[in-house]
Amino acid sequence: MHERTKNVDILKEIARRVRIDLLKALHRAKSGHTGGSLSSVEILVSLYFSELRHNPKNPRWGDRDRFVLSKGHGVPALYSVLAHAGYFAREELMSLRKPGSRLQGHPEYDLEIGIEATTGSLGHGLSAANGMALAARMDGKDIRIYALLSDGELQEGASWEAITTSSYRKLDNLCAIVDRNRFQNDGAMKDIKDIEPVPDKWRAFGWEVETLPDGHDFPSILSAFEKARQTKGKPFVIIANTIKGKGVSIFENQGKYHGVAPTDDELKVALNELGEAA
Ligand SMILES: Cc1ncc(C[n+]2csc(CCOP(=O)(O)OP(=O)(O)O)c2C)c(N)n1
Repeated sequence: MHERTKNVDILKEIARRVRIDLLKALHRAKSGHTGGSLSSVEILVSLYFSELRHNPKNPRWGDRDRFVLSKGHGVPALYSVLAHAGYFAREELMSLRKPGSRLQGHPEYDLEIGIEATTGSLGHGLSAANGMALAARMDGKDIRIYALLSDGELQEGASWEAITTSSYRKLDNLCAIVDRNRFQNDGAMKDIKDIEPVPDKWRAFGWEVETLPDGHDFPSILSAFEKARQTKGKPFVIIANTIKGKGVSIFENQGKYHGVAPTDDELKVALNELGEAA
């Protein structure tokens, strides 16, 4: 099994390097989703370096925990985390979005590189995770399923069908995380279609809810995962308040950087801020 740590300094350093590599990959690809990749980094690093039972050297291990990236467009962050965890060489990140690459702009099911589900069409990942959680229960497996949703996905009816199924089936082996960065494609969610009150809605749908004021704070993320593991009889959701574009001042809370890659100049600024020379 992959070694796990709760050492915050180690996790922060991994997050810094994950950001550097995902930005270099996006820059090389000249397209892709910058803002929503950066907002998920601490959540994904916490999952793959502290929470999940998994083995990058044996990616088909039957008793591994499963992770579904429902917000598939944020996959540059997941690829970077998977590379750092040892699923494939970091150099492969530079093939992002190239023809023939295993690392497409939205993830395709490929256990060899640690991708558990094809996603990108928003609103479907939690249904896939529900299926995995039900299958694990039917097989009598003591494994956990995690799904990362965007807040934009909560504007979609299909998400609420899945949210209903999880609690109806009492899937306490399931933990959802919402990357609550408050932006969607074309701007701030409150200006397009507000979805508040988010925690109350999940609670009303039968979930145990934990809201994190700072979804980039490792100790809070880790303790929420701990609570999730201890919760019995219902599924658990972590509403993580995050910053779109987190980690690079020129990208933070700028709707414009939802779906564009860093330019040459922007990459220089980013690498400088992240403590790496261009
Ligand atoms: C079903 C579906 N409709 C539209 C899109 C196009 N799309 C890509 S990202 C996105 C929304 C981005 O906002 P959010 O989902 O909150 O993601 P984040 O801010 O975390 O990047 C949309 C509408 C899609 N991928 N799937």
